[in-house]
Amino acid sequence: MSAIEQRYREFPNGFIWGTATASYQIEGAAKAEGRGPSIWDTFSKTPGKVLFGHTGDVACDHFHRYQDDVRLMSELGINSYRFSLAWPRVFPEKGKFLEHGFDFYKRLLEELHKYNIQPATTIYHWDLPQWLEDEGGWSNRETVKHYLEFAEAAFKALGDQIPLWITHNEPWCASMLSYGIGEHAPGLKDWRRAYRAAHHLMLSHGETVKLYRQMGLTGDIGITLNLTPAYSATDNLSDVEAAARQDIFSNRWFLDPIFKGAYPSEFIDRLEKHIGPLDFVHEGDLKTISEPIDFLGINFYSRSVVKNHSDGSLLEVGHVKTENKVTDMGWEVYPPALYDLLKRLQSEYTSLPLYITENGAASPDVVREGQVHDDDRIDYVHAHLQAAHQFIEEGGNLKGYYVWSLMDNFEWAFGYTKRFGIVYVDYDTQARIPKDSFHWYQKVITDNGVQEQAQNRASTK
Ligand code: GBH
Repeated sequence: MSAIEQRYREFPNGFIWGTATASYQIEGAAKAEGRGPSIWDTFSKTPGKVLFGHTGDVACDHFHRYQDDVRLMSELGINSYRFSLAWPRVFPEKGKFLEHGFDFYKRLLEELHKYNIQPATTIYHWDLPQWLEDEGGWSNRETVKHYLEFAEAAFKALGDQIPLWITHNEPWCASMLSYGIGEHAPGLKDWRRAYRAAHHLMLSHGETVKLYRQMGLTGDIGITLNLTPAYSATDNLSDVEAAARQDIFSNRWFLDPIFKGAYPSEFIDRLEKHIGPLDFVHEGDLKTISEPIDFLGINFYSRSVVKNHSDGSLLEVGHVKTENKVTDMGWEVYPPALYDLLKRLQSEYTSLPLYITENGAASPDVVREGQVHDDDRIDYVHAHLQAAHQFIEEGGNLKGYYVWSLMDNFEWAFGYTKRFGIVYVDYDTQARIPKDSFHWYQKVITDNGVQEQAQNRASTK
């Protein structure tokens, strides 16, 4: 490798360094204090849905070990911690409200406060109460009302202590992956229900932003989208068009209504041919969905590379594998896509503050002599921080970065077989072992920056 200029990439003063988690993935305590079942309890207990039949019953037992976990966070030096609220702790069954369902979060907030770690709270990270799924889940418009009740209860109980609220985590996953592809709970393969679910998730987002303002709360509220830039495998027009369709499916179906108040019009005919009329979109809905927010959260993992594939399906795209390295999830490592994405958001959608609310990598970590050497994860985070920094340096409004994840946890359909943590969790003993990446990130935070590294160390093999 020829000489690459070594330089230091320093982040702006006040840049937010954080880590992220989600309730069902770490809390465990599935029956504690009257919690009811969520769709993930049901799904994980349905044979064949989650690898090895793993469930979130115990997970990382964070519900009982949160004090130790917050101590680790403070050792790490983060200034913000992103976590989500478990709806079934508060509304465990139809018609039942448990005010004490927020007590765990009050204890957690108190602990975070001790160490001066700012909470960033996701209202919904996929653990829908099962009783709501029994009534149609997100494909039923009534769920919007119930979500609002939950959000209102959360704002009342915790609102003044939380400066940053995220209405939804990745509505694409909560709709398309859950009701269309069927890989996530409730595991349905019905595209009409998937698009209905997407619409209702977005509607509940907009309604919640309005509610937050009406209640006079003064923090920031926004939404987190998982954005997966779509690249065309070739310059052929049909492939370029396929990439545009993939982009609508993964990204624009959520970005456009929020920032432009409309679904991508060029996709509507095709969609209606497949799923029937979009009569679930009522007058005024798009105005609600586009209710102004304070920031956009971005979860970034990878991109897709596609070509045209005429098979009569809704999207008619085929996915192409590149030569680049992949993580333990099989997702391509391609940091330039993060830079491209941030630039595009800024030029086509918004000048609002952006946060990377998740970014990270799975690797098959093992403990050797009490240590976990996870260089691949370090390389991954390092390369993505460089891409993020490049954006900031060019004037981009990126305010913070949260590593997914603080610790290994229940990786949805993969159970405990995939490890995303910068802290290793021994699921037999619940011991926590900070990985090399933990110590590396600790230094990034103290230095408020990273040393420039050759891009291709992380992005190619
Ligand atoms: C997030 O979702 C979740 O918020 C979090 O709970 C989860 O544990 C974490 O990521 C890790 O999975 O086309 O190569 O990008 C991840 C959303 C959507 C990211 C689908 C990967 C497809 C692979 N994922 N996407 S790729």
